[in-house]
Amino acid sequence: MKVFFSTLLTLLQFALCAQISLIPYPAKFERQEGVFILRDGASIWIPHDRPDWRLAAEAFAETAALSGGIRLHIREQVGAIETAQGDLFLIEASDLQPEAYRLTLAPVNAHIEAGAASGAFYALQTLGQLFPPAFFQKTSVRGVRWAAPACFIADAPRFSWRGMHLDVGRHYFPAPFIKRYIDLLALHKFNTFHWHLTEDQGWRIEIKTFPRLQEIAACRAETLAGHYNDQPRRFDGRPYCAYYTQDEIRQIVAYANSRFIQIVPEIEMPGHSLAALAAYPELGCTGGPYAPATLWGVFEDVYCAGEERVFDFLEKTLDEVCALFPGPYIHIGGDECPKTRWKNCPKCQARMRAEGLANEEELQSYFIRRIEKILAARGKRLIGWDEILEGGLAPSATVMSWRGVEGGIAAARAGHNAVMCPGSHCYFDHYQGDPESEPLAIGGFTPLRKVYDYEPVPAELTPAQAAHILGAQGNVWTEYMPTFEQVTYMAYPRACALAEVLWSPKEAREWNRFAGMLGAHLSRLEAMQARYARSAYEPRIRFRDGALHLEVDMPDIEIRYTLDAPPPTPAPRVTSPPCL
Ligand code: TNX
Repeated sequence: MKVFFSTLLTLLQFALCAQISLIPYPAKFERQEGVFILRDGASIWIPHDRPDWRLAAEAFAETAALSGGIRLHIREQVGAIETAQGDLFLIEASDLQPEAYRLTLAPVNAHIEAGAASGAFYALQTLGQLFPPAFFQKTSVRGVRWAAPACFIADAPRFSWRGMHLDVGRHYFPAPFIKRYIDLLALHKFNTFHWHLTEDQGWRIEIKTFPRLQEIAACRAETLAGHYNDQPRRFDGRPYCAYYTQDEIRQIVAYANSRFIQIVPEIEMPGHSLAALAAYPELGCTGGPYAPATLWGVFEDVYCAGEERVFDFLEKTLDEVCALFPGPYIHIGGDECPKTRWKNCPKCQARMRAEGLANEEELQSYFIRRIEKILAARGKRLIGWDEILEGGLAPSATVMSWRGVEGGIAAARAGHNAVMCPGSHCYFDHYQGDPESEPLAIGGFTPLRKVYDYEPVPAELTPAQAAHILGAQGNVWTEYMPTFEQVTYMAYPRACALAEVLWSPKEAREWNRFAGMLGAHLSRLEAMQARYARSAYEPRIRFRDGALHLEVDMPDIEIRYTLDAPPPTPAPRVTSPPCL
């Protein structure tokens, strides 16, 4: 009876996974005869002497253990090995790029060849997506047997920078949420988490040399309630204080590493630094007093470029930051730095004369170059928002293009690397549906389909220049996202679309296929308890050419409407044309 029951479950699952849902879609996918079953007690064989391959296997084994209670043994391939049905083999293949893999899933075994451990990790993520969505659920049915369709997959990423950003300055999300954010990135084969750690409204990383950053800069008096444009403005009257301890940061870095994700920490300068100035007023041009901002926006008080103590403060701060984050990049912001204070500051003007700088833009460039040297001395590379181009780019800087694509184009033409995240396509703080039916957001309109159609390589670049476009990134600014649920709602499923832009070959991108696979993928997000938006399934109302249009980007959606009460039901009263 028991056997019959579990076979039935397997068959049921197979029926469910007959509809393949792989996001991002692999470069090559061939369905084959039969089913692979993940057997309790099976082994994952890893190359010996490869600790990072063990990480890839462990992440998969952990998911299998948490969802179906399946125990997988991780074993090293040394000498002749005794294998069993249902075992998984991870094999290093010298013809593959590090993140590339081949997955041969047969009824007997799973073979994964990869260029490096990261490739093996992505192969196992794909395998996870071949199982039913509940494979990703932590409290799933015990004793279940996961079944996946036999297939052959050859896969490799299109871009090397596949990023998602999160602003924790405006709103803070505790360490367990950051880990969940990382889990979601890993599911989508993102490899970069850009962690925006300091802002006007709050400094969120512990810096041991400067305790007032924790006491003062991490704390704002209250927060704007409602939208910035509301009049009169209202505030919630509640202090908002939070930061990550260095121990928490180390744990998160280790966690991201186990998911093959590099963290790029951002310490904003010279602008967006009001919270730091509140803690150490001598770092501003006027000497303060300052207070962490309670309102969103751009503030005129910035680090004083004529003040040596600023560079001393930033060097000591960056010293701790560099020690915490093992990755090659440190993001130094550089965006939205008004020059008002510098123009009226004797020290800044003296600096400009001494250094032969023609204007305040060149002073900003001087500032960034000094920081670049501080980072280089610690073996790190500087990345900044596209304003770092103004007044001359620091010699080895990478540019993050957000005010459109021009910054990325200029950087690539000058032989610099660039990461694309234009506000038009990559700002996941923008609305994704009609504002009347969405939670309050900053503004803008970036629906799912627009993200999916984004092409990171600008057409005007030559192939040699295009090689400088490392990839792209989705930005999640959290002025209007007080909770983690709100963060994932804004990020998903738009990040699913971006993942495919960044991973899948350009020619493999196809909206209808993606949209068709999204349904099962959303169940996967549900299994991971991530809130997401269904806005792409909801009709938008547009008035055009004298007519009211009901539009929806998702294919195969039937729109029903009534012109009077009662509201429409699944059973149509009248068959309606798509527009009035
Ligand atoms: C601009 S993008 C900013 C952020 C805001 C965001 C809101 C960038 C480098 N700076 O400080 O949060 O707009 O969309």
